[in-house]
Amino acid sequence: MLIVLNGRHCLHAGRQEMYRGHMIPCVEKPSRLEFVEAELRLRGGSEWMDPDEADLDLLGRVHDPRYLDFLAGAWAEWIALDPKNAETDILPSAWPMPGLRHDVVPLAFAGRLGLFCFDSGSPMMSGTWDAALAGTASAITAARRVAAGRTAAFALTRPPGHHAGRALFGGYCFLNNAAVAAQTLREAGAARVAVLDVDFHHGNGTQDIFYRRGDVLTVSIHGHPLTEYPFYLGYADERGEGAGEGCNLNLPLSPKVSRFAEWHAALEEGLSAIARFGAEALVVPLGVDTYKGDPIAGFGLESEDYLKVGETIAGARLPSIFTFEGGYAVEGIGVNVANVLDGFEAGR
Ligand code: SP5
Ligand code: ZN
Repeated sequence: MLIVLNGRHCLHAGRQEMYRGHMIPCVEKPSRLEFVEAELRLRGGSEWMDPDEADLDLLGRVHDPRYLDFLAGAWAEWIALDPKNAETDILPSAWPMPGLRHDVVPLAFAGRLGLFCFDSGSPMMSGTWDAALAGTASAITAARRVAAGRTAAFALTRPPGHHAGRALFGGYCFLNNAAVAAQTLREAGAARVAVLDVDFHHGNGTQDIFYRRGDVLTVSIHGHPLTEYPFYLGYADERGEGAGEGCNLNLPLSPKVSRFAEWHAALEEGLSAIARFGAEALVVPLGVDTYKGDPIAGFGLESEDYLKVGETIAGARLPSIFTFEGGYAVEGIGVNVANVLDGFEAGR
């Protein structure tokens, strides 16, 4: 497997996130990636590379340029409000919910922050933009290598990306690496691209970005939003709009009753839709928070199950890019991710 490693990921290391009215240490931390890197290096057989330069033009075709400007300048604005802010991460405290105006961009930093962010668990700090931007460069590099003939590549990066929408951050995600990979494949000549999101949580950001497009099919298997984060998107009746009608497939499952057999049946259903769509390439936002030991999620998957997951995905026989998303049980995260990639290679 070709692995594009974002060596700048550790510039993003949030201190605290809001949980049940108080601040707790961030669940999404640099060691997550380091455990995955260590396991992949231990197993050997992978080819490692650094990302090429970031591509801001391509990024502007995935995200709203005003949103990108906001993210790029957020830390400087935060410090300008009060130099003591350097000791604290950025988190929003007001949001334009229905009943309030969403069509004005406030001058106040706090006003713009709430406009572009949907939760209180995704702190931004001095290195967030640089880390996230290098993450998109990793996704682009991986996608370009695959477009040039590689079977598959893994963008090993954080912060994760699949919750980040066209002009929205949250769920520990700022820039949508999987969407950027899909856009790169399209621009490299693939007529139709599919995204198969296997993270425990619904890929709301990727759905948002491609919802009105007919050239990218988005599929997500996830904990049912009636009971699981992100709650406000990910239902089965969301099928796409306009040119994108029929090009979004949500497969929500109840984590209380669903175990690997049901989860794997949903995976097969998603792959059937991808085959019917006629995708020429595949992007897999790979989160392993489906693991039984995950502290914030879980579908009860065992480490061995991830070999089967990779093998089943390989059955699509499509050039594939994996992006690293969630998974918070650091003691299992390396083995679980490496098992998906090994299962994929065994299945090709
Ligand atoms: C990429 C990804 O998997 N994002 C998930 C974001 C989930 N955010 C809400 C988590 C709430 C749980 N907070 C920690 C509980 C510690 N006991
Ligand atoms: Zn997740």
